Amino acid sequence: MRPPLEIVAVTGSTNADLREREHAPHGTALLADRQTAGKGRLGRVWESPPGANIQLSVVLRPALPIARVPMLCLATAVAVAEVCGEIYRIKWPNDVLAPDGRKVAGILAEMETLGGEIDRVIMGVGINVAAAPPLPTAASLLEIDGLSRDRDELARELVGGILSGTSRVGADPESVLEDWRARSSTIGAAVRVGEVSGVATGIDAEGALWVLDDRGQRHRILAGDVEMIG
Ligand code: BT5
Repeated sequence: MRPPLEIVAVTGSTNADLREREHAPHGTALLADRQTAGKGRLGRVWESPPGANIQLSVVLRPALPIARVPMLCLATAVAVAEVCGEIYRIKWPNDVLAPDGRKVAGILAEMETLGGEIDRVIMGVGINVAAAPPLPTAASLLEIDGLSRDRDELARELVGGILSGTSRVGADPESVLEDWRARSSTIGAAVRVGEVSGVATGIDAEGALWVLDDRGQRHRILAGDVEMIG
C-alpha cells in the first residue's frame, strides 16, 4: 500500500522536507500549498504564488544504477504532462510547457547514493495549476485552458503516475523513452544548448539529447538548458 498523500499549508521546500526524513519509504509524498524557499535546478528558485498550485515531492527508492536517474526524470515528466492535459508538451529534459512555450511545470530530482546504486531520489514537481508567478516565461494551466481542477485530486493522480511511470524504468526503459518522445516538443526542433545549435534528433537510454548541427556533426548533450530557435 502506498503511503497517503500528506498536505501542509506552508513550508520552505517539500524536497528539503523529505530529504530530512531519511527513512521515509518509497512512495512517501508531501504536498504544500505554498513554499517559501522553493528550489529549481542549478541553484535557481521555484516561485509558488498563492493559489491552488502543486508543490509536491515523492520519495523513490528504485533498485537501479545511478545512470538510470535521468530516465526517472523523463518518466516523471511524462506523468506530469499527462495530468496537465493533452496540449502540454515536454521540453528536454523535463520542463512542461503550454502550446505558446510558456512553462507550466518543472521538476527537480535530488539523489542520494549507496554503494554505486540509488539509495533514494526525491522527485520534486511544481505545477502552476491556477496561478503563475509574474514571469513572462510562466503560465498556469487555468489561464491556458480555462479548466478548473481539483488540486488535491490532481496531486494524487500525479503521485500514482510518477510511481507507475518510474517503475517501468528498470524493466521496460524503451517504453518510457517512447512515451517521452511522443510528448516532446524538442525532438525535430531547432535548438540551442550551450555552445551547440542544430536540430534535436533524439534522446538515448541515458536521457542524453542528440543534436545535429549545421555542419553535419552530431553532439550528445547530457545536461543543459534548451532554447528553441525555430
Ligand atoms: C525547475 O527548475 O523547473 C524545477 C522546479 C521544481 C519545483 C518543485 S516544487 C516541489 C519541490 N520542492 C522544491 O523546492 N522544488 C520542487 P528550473 O528548470 O531550474 O527552472 C527554474 C526557473 O523557472 C526559474 O529560474 C524561473 O525562471 C522559472 N520559474 C520559477 N518559478 C516558476 C513557476 N512557478 N512557473 C514557471 N516558471 C518558473
